[in-house]
Parts: sequence; structure tokens; C-alpha cells
Amino acid sequence: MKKIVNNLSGNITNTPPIWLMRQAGRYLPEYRETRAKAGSFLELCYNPELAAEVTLQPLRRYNFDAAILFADILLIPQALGLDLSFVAGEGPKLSTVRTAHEIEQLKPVDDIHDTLSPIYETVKILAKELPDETALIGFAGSPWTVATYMIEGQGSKDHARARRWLYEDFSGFMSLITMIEEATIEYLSMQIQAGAEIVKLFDSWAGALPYDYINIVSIEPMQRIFAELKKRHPHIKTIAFPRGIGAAYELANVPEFDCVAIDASVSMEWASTVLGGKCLQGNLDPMTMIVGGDVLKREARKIVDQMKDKPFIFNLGHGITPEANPDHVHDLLEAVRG
Ligand code: 1CP
Repeated sequence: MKKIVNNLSGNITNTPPIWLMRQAGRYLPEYRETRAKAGSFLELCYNPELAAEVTLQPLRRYNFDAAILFADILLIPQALGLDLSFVAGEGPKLSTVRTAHEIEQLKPVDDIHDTLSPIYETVKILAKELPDETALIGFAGSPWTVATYMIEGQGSKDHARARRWLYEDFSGFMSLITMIEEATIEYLSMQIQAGAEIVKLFDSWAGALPYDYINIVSIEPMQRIFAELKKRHPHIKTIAFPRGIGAAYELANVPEFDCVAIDASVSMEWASTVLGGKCLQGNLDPMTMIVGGDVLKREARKIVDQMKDKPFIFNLGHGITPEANPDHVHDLLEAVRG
């Protein structure tokens, strides 16, 4: 069994498996070169050969235990009919959905594959080309996090429009969540059929929700997605990443999540108490990948020591940043496995 799948099954290995969020990305010169060749970030996402190439690039440099499909969480809104573009230096721009009537104007969920089929081709190429011991992770955004982009039309600091809709017209708001949920089930189901062995839901903005809504808006939609996927594909392993919810991490102790990814704002030791010994992933501060040296080794060892008798996957608390030094990844691997 692949090392990471072993830990996701609740077992403990000698040293933890490791991969990094955004391991394919702008900190690697070869990624920047391939993106330029593709023309733009979105053209890269929809080009199966080049998307597979950038997924494999970090694996050629580093002996990670998993590869994560190269794509983006905003492809589902695009497949549902929203205009999407990435403006250099500004991030994503989307057309918006702000009323129940506008939800009805979206394309039907059954049509998403017209747009998303190149992504399934990327997964097929990866399933064929990855070394036997490397697991393949598919992913999507959580319904809440994807909804924030559809409602705001861009990245946002406070997600004010999304939270306001939630209070003013809860049932209209929840019908958007439900639609994203249904699309995500079909999208991830196709990724699994194409060869993804693990699926992860990124709920990057869960921490913006008020406590009383975390369960119903963040956790439960992710549970329903994973429950349906496990029904269709009993072998599939699941990771949920409700980022930034602090004390509310206890709400993520649900059977549909084989693993919960933890951000750097809480200690792994605390998380593992609250989450009852469930497999956890995390949680090194991405800043240490810029700083490097003894700081990187010390902070990484601290996490490994805290989690040494527990099912655990080493990762960062959030994605590796464009400013990270690629050489520091070798030092991290040595610190974690040494
Ligand atoms: O210029 C570029 O090359 C674009 C940078 C980039 C990259 C490398 C974006 C734009 N997306 C990605 C790839 C990506 N996005 C992956 C690939 C797999 C990996 O290596 O991890 C994944 C898993 C994502 C997921 C994603 N996209 C998230 C969730 C994870 C997180 O970082 O919180 C989010 C919030 C997005 C939206 C997004 N895509 C890109 C940007 C700049 C953003 C954030 C916009 C904002 O600030 O709100």
C-alpha cells in the first residue's frame, strides 16, 4: 500500500509521508517557463499535456509521497457558466451570482463535463506516468469557498457580500451551496474514475464564517460530497481542509473525513486531541520555506515529534509561496525523514 494511503487508513509509518500544497507553482522556474509556453494560467489548466507536466515537475526534483493534480478551484464556476479570467498581479475575476434568480441562469450541473473534460485527461496521463509509490490527489474547492468567489466576483478579505446573503436570504444562499455541491460530486467522481486515489476539498475561507454557521455551510456540504463519493467509489480516501476555524476544528471530527488538514494557527498536538486520533495533515508555516536554515529544521522537527505516534501526513499550513527557495524543500525533506 502507498505510504500516504496507509496513514489515511489510520496506520502509522516510521516517518510521515509528505507533500506540499501548491508544490507545483510559481516558486519553481520550470513552472513559470511552462506557464509562459501555455500562454496563460487558464490555458495551462485546460492543456492536459502541459498540466500533467507541471504536476510532475516537483516530483522530478523532490521525492514527495504524493502528486496533486494541477488545476484550480475556480474551474467549476466557469463550467457553470461564469466568465473567469486571471489578471496578472490581481488574481481571479469572475462574473457574479447574487440572487436566487441568477442561480437559475447558470448552466445545469450535467453540462459541467463539456468544460472540465480536459482535467480528466490530465488525471489519466498522471495515473499512467506517476511512479508506483506516488499517490495521486484530485481536488476541488469546498462549496462555501467556491461560493465566496461566485458571489464576490474576486478574492475578498471579509467575504461581506457572501455573509450578508447568508443572513438575508438563507434558503437562496443555500441553493447556491447545493448546486456547487452537486457539481463537485460529479467533477470529483470523474477525477476518481480517471485515476485519482485521494480527493481533497479546499475550504480556504471557512475561517470567515461565524461559528454557528460553520457546520451547516462548511462541514456538512463537504460531508455530503465525500459520503456520496465513498458510496460510488468505496476505496477513495478523503481530506478536508476547513482552514482557519480555530476552536471549531472539533466540528471536523466526522467519519466522512479520513483526514483533516490543519493550518498553522493551532498546534498539531491540540488538533489531534480535539479530533480524536483521526489522521491529520499539516501544519508548518509556509514562511519557514523562505527563511530556511535552522529555523526550518527546528519548526519541522517540532511537528514531527508531536505527531510521531499518530496517523499523520506532513504538509504546510497553507500553500508554498512564490518567494520560497526551492533548495529549502530538500532541507525540509531531510528534516522530516532524517
Ligand atoms: O500565476 C499563476 O501561475 C497562478 C497561480 C495559481 C496556481 C499555481 C493559481 C491562481 N492557482 C494555482 C494552482 C492551484 N490552485 C492548485 C494546484 C495544485 C497544487 O499544487 O496545490 C490548487 C490546489 C489550487 C487551489 C486554490 N485556488 C485555492 C485553495 C487553496 C488555497 O491556496 O487556499 C484557492 C483559494 C484558489 C483560488 C486562486 N487561484 C489562483 C489564485 C491566485 C487564487 C487565490 C485568489 C485569492 O487571493 O482569493
